[in-house]
Amino acid sequence: MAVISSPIERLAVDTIRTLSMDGVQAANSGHPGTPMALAPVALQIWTQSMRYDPSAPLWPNRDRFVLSCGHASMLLYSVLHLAGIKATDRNAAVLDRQSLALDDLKNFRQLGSPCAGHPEYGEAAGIETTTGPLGQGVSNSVGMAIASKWLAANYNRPGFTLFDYDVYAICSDGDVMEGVACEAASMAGHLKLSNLCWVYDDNRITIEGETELAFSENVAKRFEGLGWNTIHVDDANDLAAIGKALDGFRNCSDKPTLIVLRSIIGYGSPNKANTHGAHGAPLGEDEIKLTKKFYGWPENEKFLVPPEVPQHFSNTLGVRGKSARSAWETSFAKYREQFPGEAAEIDMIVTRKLPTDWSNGLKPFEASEKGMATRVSSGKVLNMLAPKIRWLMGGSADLAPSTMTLLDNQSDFSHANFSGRNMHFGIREHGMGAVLNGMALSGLRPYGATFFVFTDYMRPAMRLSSLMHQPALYVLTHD
Ligand SMILES: Cc1ncc(C[n+]2csc(CCOP(=O)(O)OP(=O)(O)O)c2C)c(N)n1
Ligand SMILES: [Mg+2]
Repeated sequence: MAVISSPIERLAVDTIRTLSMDGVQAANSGHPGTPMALAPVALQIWTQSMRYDPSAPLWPNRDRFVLSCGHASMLLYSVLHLAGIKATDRNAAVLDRQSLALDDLKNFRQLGSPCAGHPEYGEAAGIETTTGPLGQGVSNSVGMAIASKWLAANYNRPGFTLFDYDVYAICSDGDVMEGVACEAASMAGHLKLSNLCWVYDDNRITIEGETELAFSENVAKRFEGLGWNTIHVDDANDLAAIGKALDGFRNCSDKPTLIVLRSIIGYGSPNKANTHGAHGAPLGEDEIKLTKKFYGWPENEKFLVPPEVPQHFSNTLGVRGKSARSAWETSFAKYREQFPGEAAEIDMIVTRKLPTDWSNGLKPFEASEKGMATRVSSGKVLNMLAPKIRWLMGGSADLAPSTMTLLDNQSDFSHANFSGRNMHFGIREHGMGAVLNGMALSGLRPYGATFFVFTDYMRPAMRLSSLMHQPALYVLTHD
């Protein structure tokens, strides 16, 4: 394993690792091994790549970060704490979001704690979506990347790049085994979403043991077939190689990127590293001491945060993010003078409001003996709303002629035309549901449709939608 040569980066990585170990140990439940292995890539993404202002976590053009393997949540909670992400008044007005304090990390997995055990949207500033069921988070990230492209195509103007954000997601073996992720990845490849980067934690371990028990495909080749740019990093501790891989993502302009990162679960634990024993149980007090010794960390300290580490986040992420956001605010103020109508729409998208006249013109349908088919009335309503709510968009899983979900006089959303509002999800109901959730979390008002009987294929995404208070609109019709 390559050594992390910069002392401050080493300190930051080990802080994330030890916070994660201590949090899981205090709760006597959770997953320490993956945060320990992935601390370097999380650090690299946050401190070197992300455009994100910790003092404004709802800044519309922030890069998004999704931890799809939600079981590794201590990784996210530790980073959000060290990055000093602050819930602003405006955030609080939208949702009851919190800034994560060290005490919250100490209360990992306790009743009422924002550090619930799997990231839950709305529980803490910086959590972009709820991740627990494997495969959903990465699929949400495709919807977020679609939203970025759509917002750019509709609202950017010459001299005003209001939207060009990237979406990063970290996923595990379970994420890439789940079918929903493959459906979403297939859409992302087809749409050439170059603003999307998944880091696949190729640790070859799942709960039951080594992945060879059940999984032998070549993941990178599969993704190449799906139209992705694939990059390999052979050592999860090699920050420079991770940095180069992230550069490879940013330099690729016509495909989404999959970084296949070879890691050792529970890295540093003398007796549990590289075993499924590091997956779902605390390391144990003795093993924690041995592991801290391996890291060169004070063995008896718990929840130790050297002040240099939050300072490092502030010097890197904070400085870069603040300057990007203030430049954006200045640009948006000028944009507002030149394009007041568009600026007002962006305001509504960001605050999830609707135009005051959104329901004007909606007419009740006359009662009749035979009655109008609900899919027909649904289609009429969508088309009555569409001119008022310009960010209402969606489509069907290849059933639009039957589900009546086409918007009149609107173009197709495609790689050649990211401004379109009629989407074609293909016959991928589950992927459609999860992608819609990602779009809804990005402020759009998306809808997706299929026959009622096929909604079973997308039910997990529908359940998560209601949990996140951001329901995407599902149009269901009878066969
Ligand atoms: C849809 C779904 N099924 C099952 C689980 C339970 N579960 C949590 S983690 C996990 C697999 C762990 O393996 P991997 O995804 O490789 O993560 P790692 O242990 O390597 O971090 C499973 C089956 C889940 N979270 N979601
Ligand atoms: Mg694994």
